Amino acid sequence: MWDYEVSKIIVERFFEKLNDNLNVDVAIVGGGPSALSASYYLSKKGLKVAIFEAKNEPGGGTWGGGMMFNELVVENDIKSFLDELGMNYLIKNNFISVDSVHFASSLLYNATKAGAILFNNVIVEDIVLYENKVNGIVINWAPVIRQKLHVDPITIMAKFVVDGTGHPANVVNMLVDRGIDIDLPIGKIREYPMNAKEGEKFVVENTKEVFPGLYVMGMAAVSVGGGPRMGPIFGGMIKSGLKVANKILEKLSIEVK
Ligand code: 48F
Repeated sequence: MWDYEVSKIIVERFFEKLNDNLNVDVAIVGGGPSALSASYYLSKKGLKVAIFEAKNEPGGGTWGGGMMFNELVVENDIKSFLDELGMNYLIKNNFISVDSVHFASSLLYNATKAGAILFNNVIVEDIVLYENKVNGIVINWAPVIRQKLHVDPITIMAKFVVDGTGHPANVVNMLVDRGIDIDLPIGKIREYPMNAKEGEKFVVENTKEVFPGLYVMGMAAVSVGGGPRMGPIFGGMIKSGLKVANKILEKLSIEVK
């Protein structure tokens, strides 16, 4: 009865994974490049990391390169990270050019190989808040949310929650929408027009804990900080992911490099 066995393996294994990830060290919202580099590093350091991605295909804005020309650019100071992940690339003066599909799949492979568990087709629809600290996230199947089905969610408890939802900073917005006091340098969530050089610096500088238990990284950090977008250059996303990982490791007094 192969058909029975195949289904049984999938159902049993999925629920083992879910059960094992109901209480994690780090819950990462969104599966873009900052999320994948943070997850890779945190998992390598032995933390239990779960990533929740709304789409079927994690990887966020990486796959299409610039304007669907499927090549992207990173600064050459992250060459050692690309080497660590075993990526192929071409050095072009101060930049490195990487096939965007190869980039996305390498990040995904390495994050999950290091132990991060990725739940795709899952939307984080809310946060768990106790005593003025974010203690977890509230999840539901993406089709439930998209079709507006009247189905209650479940929760994932986490020591740390990271908003890696990109431009809209969806998790931070869950606090802002409730009028909960949070430090927004320009008073609202908004990104500014393109300036790749400044944006690449800004994203790293603004990667931080914005509310007890809640961190921002990647484009979410840019929108929350009120900085410029940077288009198809991705070194800042990687550095932002690694910075958030280091900040969490520091909080746990785990040695960082
Ligand atoms: O936007 P995204 O790729 O995140 P990022 O790591 O990288 C930004 C760059 O791709 C690019 C850029 C670089 O210069 O400007 O935009 O900041 O990926 C964010 C992911 O989060 C998912 C969304 O589907 C995407 O894959 N996401 C957004 N909201 C939710 C979510 C949510 N509420 N629950 C689950 N996933």
